[in-house]
Amino acid sequence: MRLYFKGAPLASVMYLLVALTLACALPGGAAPSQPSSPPAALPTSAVSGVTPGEPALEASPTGPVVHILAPAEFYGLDRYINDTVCEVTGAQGRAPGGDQIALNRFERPFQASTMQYLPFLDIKRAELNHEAPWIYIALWLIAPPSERGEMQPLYGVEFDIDIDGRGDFLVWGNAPTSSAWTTDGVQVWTDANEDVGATNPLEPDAPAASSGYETNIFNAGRGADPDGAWIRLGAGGGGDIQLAIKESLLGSPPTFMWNAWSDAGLKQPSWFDYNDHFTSAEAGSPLVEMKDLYPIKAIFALDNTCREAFGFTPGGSEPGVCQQARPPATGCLHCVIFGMAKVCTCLVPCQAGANPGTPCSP
Ligand SMILES: [Ca+2]
Ligand SMILES: [Ca+2]
Ligand SMILES: [Ca+2]
Ligand SMILES: [Ca+2]
Repeated sequence: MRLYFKGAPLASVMYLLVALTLACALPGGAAPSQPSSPPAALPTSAVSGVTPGEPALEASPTGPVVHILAPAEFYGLDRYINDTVCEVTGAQGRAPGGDQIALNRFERPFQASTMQYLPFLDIKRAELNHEAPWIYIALWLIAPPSERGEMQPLYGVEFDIDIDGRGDFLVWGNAPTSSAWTTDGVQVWTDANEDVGATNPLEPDAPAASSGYETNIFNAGRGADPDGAWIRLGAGGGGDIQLAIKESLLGSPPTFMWNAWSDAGLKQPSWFDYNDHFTSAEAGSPLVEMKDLYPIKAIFALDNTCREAFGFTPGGSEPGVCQQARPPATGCLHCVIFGMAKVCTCLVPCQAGANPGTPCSP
């Protein structure tokens, strides 16, 4: 579903003013390659859009990270994934289902061996919203990340760009502590030699010698684009965790598959897929029905989801695809007033003047 804005929110006007200020400071609107004095780091709350597509200032390896374009608020929804939760069975130290190591699908928001439930890792829903140049991801958890105690979970998303089952990008970040967008603690990994998944993508190959995601292309604002990936606590009821990824960082793919991750246990991009690194006997199981494997052992304190399509309607045979009902692609579903703006939720942009029930396409 997608949202259509009939009016400019105040925040957009503020961003425009900041953008104009930045544009005036840069001769010809272009980023100087040799600034006469070191650029000052902009506070996160003050950064915003200069001309889309304009090259970002290159951050020096040691100097402050200079941001040009920060993500904004978002209200839309293109695709979502509902995940198994252990809210009821967690106290019994088991998952009710949803864990299939043969598909690299894990439902393990538990400590190893003790099976202590970790609800701040338990993903219940993931949403994706595309508003160029950003791909926004919202994650809903059973408990907020503030309940993580001493643990240091990562929250993120994996992208399979060519839909061959091998993940191509892993974007994840440390649990955020505020609802301000930050690149702090956010990492983006890619797989230069295309061996994520080893011989059989998503299926077990342990023990495999694959290098998984071996290449880091973004680390807390360090990378070719200092604005590549961001994280924050969900704002305004929009999930517990939100991420924003510049689509250009992924090569601006028109179609892809994606799935969500939480991980406070292994946190090893080079071990993807995890079922290629550990056998099922080493990994254990959160399912009491699996008497020979229960409880979880080497693969612990993490959760992931099935994969959902973006940019196309999946046929059902895509590797890792979610087997879930998808809403019909007709009709405006619902409209909400946000200040001066009326926002309608739709699978394609609602036309101007749309009301609930108005056909989405003119
Ligand atoms: Ca879950
Ligand atoms: Ca792939
Ligand atoms: Ca494999
Ligand atoms: Ca690799």
